[in-house]
Amino acid sequence: MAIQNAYVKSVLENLEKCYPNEPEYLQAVEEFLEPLQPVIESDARYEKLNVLGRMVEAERTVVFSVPWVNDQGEVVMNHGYRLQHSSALGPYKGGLRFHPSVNLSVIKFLGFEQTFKDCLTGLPMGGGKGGADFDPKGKSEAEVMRFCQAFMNELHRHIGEDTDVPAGDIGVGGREIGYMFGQYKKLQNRFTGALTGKSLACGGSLARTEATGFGLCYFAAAMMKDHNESFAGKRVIISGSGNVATYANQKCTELGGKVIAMSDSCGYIVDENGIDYKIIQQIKEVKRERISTYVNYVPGARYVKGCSGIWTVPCDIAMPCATQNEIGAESAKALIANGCFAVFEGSNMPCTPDAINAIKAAGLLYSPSKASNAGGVAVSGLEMSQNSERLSWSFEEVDAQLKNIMENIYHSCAAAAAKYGMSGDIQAGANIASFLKVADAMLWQGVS
Ligand code: NDP
Ligand code: 2IT
Repeated sequence: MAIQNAYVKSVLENLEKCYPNEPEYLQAVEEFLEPLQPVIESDARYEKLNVLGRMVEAERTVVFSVPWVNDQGEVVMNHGYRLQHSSALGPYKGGLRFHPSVNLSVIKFLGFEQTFKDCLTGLPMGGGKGGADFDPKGKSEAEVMRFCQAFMNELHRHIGEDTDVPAGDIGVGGREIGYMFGQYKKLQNRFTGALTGKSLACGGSLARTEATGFGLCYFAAAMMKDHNESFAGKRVIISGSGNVATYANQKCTELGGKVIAMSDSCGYIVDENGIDYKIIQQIKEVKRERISTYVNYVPGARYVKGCSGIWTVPCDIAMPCATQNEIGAESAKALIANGCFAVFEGSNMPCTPDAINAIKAAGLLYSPSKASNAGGVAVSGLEMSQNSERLSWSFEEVDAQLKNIMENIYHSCAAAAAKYGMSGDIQAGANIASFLKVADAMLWQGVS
């Protein structure tokens, strides 16, 4: 569907003119705007008060230098970012990514997506994102700690439990959150929930580690149920082998699926007997090794160099859980040709626009990341609630709330799509449902 509406078109063209070198950001905005056209036309206030023009830009962007000293005594300079996209529905909320590919465009696309994802959870959170072009791979424990502290030396001014609450993303897990939390506490002299994904002893929530992967599978199960399908007996590919991928494997396997392939940025493994998530956890979380070493644990498995080939392995269900634009048109074609019937997005914006078009045109079930990977931030929101009441809930209680939230997200996206004549299009439904809620809050709060 091309953008026809003159107002919607002008918002996108203006961004293209202002930010010609930010392809990921423009991609995310265009994908969001396309299905909104009938909604924009249904209420004149959206155009009159330029709601879209305001909504696509971040409220505040902080770009800062992060100088730190490596183990050789050299002074290294990295670039840090915190983008506070929208506070319409609550404090800015969203992860921090440490990866060499981080730049302003990547942070802007992630922050933009986060606002609408956080809205879909139904919890009172705005959207934000941050990170740095730091590569934790190959760094010593002491280097990672010094970098996290250097990063927090600036970030601490901009965050707080009622202002902006960062969490993890690629390259930022429990270890990094711990070092940043320690530095935040020291600089602010306050023990407070200004970060989520904390350790249990320091106000973290049970089930936060598992939340994104589990939530993805709860969402997928709800969507499949609506189409008389399930994970039972299905061959599943999960790309990546980090936080999201590992726990997506665990839940998918519990629900009867067989995860036959997983990857990292160097290559992929195939194990026809089903990949044991505990081995992945051991390799990636504990030993911080490459996924290629899986064949040392399971000699019957095979390793193939290069990560994009994973989508040529025949499967029923594909769950990309590594990074943006990891499924292009060619990979989508291979999935479709091999009989895959569903693509559920775990990573943020993993499918290119061409891939999405091909997947939808071929009639596969398709869920966009802002809906199906919202489980992580949902449990982050529950961690904030627990911190506010200074209590901790049981694993079972958090997990039950997560499942309920993911099922609600599916049903509200499906209902919004149906209301605007796009039944079954969960991508359109996710954009419409989240736009309406954020837009209503903006209208109610006035232009300020
Ligand atoms: P991790 O750092 O734990 O794992 C990332 C995984 O993806 C690793 O296996 C990594 O391989 C692989 N990967 C990273 N970059 C690339 C690349 N350019 N090409 C191929 N593979 C790559 O991150 P998460 O699991 O936390 O995040 C994965 C995705 O899920 C991201 O898109 C993130 O934004 C999204 N997400 C994360 C949430 C969370 O709670 N953590 C919540 C919602 C979404 P290698 O080890 O070789 O680098
Ligand atoms: O992309 C995401 O939703 C995350 N990285 C999790 C954000 C959070 O605040 O838990």
